[in-house]
Amino acid sequence: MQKSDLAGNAVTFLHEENYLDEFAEPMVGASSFMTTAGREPVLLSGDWRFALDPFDTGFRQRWFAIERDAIPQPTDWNPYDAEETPIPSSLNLVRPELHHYEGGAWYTRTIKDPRTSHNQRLILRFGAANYCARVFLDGAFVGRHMGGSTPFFFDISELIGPKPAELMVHVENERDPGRVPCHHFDWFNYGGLHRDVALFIVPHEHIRDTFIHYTSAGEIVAEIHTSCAAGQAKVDIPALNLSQVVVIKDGIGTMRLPASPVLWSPDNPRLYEILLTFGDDHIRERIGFRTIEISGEDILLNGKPIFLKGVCVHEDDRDAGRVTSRDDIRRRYRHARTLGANFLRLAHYPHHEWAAEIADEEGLLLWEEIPAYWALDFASPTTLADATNQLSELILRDRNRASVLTWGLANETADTEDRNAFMRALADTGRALDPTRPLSAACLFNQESLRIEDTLASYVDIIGINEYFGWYDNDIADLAQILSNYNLGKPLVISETGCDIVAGDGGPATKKNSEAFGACYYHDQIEVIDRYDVVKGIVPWLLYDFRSERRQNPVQKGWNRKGLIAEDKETVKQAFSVIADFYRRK
Ligand code: GCB
Repeated sequence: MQKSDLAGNAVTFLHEENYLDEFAEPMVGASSFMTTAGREPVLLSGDWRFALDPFDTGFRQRWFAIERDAIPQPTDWNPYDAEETPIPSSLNLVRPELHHYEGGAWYTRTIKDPRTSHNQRLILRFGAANYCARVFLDGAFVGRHMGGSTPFFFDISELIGPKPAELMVHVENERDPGRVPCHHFDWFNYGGLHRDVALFIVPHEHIRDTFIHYTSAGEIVAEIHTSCAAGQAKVDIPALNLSQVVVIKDGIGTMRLPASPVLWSPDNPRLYEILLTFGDDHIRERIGFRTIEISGEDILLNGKPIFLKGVCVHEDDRDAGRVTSRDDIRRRYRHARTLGANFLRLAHYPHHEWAAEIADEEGLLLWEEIPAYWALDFASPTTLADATNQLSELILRDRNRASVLTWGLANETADTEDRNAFMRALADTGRALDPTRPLSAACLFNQESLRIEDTLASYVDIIGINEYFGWYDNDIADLAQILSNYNLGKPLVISETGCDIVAGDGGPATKKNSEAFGACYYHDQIEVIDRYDVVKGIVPWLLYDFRSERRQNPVQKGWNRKGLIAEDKETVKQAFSVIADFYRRK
């Protein structure tokens, strides 16, 4: 046993409490982002060795440093002879006894360097890990990442040799008031490595990132960021017969070309293949060209006002938790289209990047957001840094997606000075990384004056309100009052409305939770909302029932049942057709 610095009669791994200090830095974040568009991943999916670690024994005893040929005896964990778990997975659904687990776990596997040339770099990418991940390679600490829903990257080019290396990842999903979201939220806190882990081989000098969009002046703009300061990139858009050399200076180059592509829209989601070359590096993007603008109270898509017929959705699955698949996303969109929707709010954290890629293909518009939800510690610089990083990682990941109409900054946060300073900073980050898209937030309204007086409304371009008149709040006449009082001069969207409905409950409309109650609820909502032209969109809460640990009444039993479809993602509730009728008319 290792002798502690504390005293001769103390033992390091039992008595010292600063064992995490050495695993705080480096913290990786948006600055290590690398585009994976058109790059071939070497997927590290499949079975990884696994150990639960609720007491942080792995840090105290340095499990990550155990070498295959020198397994200490006795040992509390042997990473080479351990049970296995599939990756990606939601830890809480892998075994029934882990259902409510919140804490740390170790994931380990052997990796080999797949590079074939000395001129290549090796980038390790995590699609997402909830919430804090610490990565070790062959016993050495590589870095840490915070935030459960966005990708992060490590350049391990110099850290791996010719021999197979042990990759160990500690992931913990503790709820904490300083995190984003904080310790209190209305969805399930699934832990683990819930998206793909992959290696990417790139040339030493490569494209780090691109930002490609179309302007209302009829230009295609491509901003290219490279890993080295200077060089020449090339942009080809074969279907438009366009080819252009872009000079890179100080790691960035910008192309602006007049062009008349077929514009992307929900009716015609036309995508163009774009090939970008930088030395030996080649990437491929599929881009929809379109413009989004705000004009007074209108949202303009390609210069024309659009009404957002929406529906909210969580990334949640009865069997897979936060793990999703292309098929799951396509099913989501099929249901949204059957509803007549042209818009989805991806609540309340960044969903898988496939969601925006497939929405691009299928012609659906999206509200993407970060989990700046309810009572964050707005006074904390660490919390702001975390939220800023999550927003940055989301925007860098998805800003080339035509489907993304707006970045959502926050959901139902209280109007305090600290909150306002926090949101101003977030809005600045959003606008700096993407000046082309409106920002939005689900703001609060004043329950007495029945006006939207939330200061946050002045920082964003699209104002959302979540309202549950007829459910949490009784008097639907108040909704009419809020809408008739509205005078903020920006687009207003009902960013949530809904009620808990138990699929198959055949009770009368007077019985809460019955299917008939749900149908009536939406009839009443639509009757009011449809009278007010200021409303530029409605986003019912939500497509599917989803797991939520804070919902424990006899009807909910751990589920939020405001879905228009039950948690089996098949059983359609009556309320669905009420909204579908409205969307058909609208
Ligand atoms: C809200 C929240 C959402 C909840 C929903 C509800 O206002 O934004 O996250 O799940 O209400 O069901 O109460």
